[in-house]
Amino acid sequence: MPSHSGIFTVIERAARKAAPRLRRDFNEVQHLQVSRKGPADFVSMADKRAEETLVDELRRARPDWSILAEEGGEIAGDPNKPRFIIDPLDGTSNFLHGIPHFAISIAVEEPMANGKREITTALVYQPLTDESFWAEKGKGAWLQDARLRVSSRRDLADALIATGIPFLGHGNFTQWSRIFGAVAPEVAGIRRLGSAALDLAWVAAGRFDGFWESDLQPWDVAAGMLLVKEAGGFVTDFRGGDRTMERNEFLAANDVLHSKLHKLIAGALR
Ligand code: 2AM
Ligand code: CA
Repeated sequence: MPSHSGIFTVIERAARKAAPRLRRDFNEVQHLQVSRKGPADFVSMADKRAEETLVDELRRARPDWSILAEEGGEIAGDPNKPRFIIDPLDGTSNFLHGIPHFAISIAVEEPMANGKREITTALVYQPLTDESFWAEKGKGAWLQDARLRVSSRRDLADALIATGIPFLGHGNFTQWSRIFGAVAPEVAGIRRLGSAALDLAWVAAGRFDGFWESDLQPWDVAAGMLLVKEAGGFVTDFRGGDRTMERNEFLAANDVLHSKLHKLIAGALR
């Protein structure tokens, strides 16, 4: 395993600091399910508390870096310095319903010599399983100290594919249905687990063979995209280009399945 960079140590420490409270709050949610008001307000508090812990820790370590966070939006810092992109609780709906599938996602985005910005460090941390999916640019993707590779399956017929389904007030259901109609009959199965950060981490880990979703936010995907790339996979928009964020389309898989999925999607959207 390569040695961790200083900045990785910072983001992992922040995630591990926020995790115990999230675990306790998750256990609490399971008791609240029976109350009529339901746990929605409680979960939104848990979400905010986790974000506060992360922001405190990250600001303490790097006071002049900006932070883009799901709850609090942009906290301005030195524009020439890197930026943290954080999601304190990806999979909020799962958390709210007592379903044990959610994660903390933290990415570091750095300004490059060419004026562009690039994700260089990524962590998707699953508090309930204590699994730390992490990557640093050029150093590979890892689960704890085990190297990750995207799956080596080549046939759609063997592939298990993750997606996100548009929901109340979000996304383009017509487009999603067209893609689903083209992909589902060709593959071994489709899963909708409700955390885009974990979906991408699991593509990096070879648990899923591919993933597509649209209408995501930067904090949902910033860390997961670097994980997939460092695990040897591809992440593109639905046209196969690199404008994922601008077009808000994400298609991830190993090289062979990526090109097969891309063909199916292109056909469906024609
Ligand atoms: P969140 O849990 O941080 O909100 C999966 O489709 C992605 O969409 C997740 O990463 C999730 O991030 C986001 N999302 C927001 N609201 C959702 C909902 N009601 N159901 C499923 N996903 C939702
Ligand atoms: Ca999210």
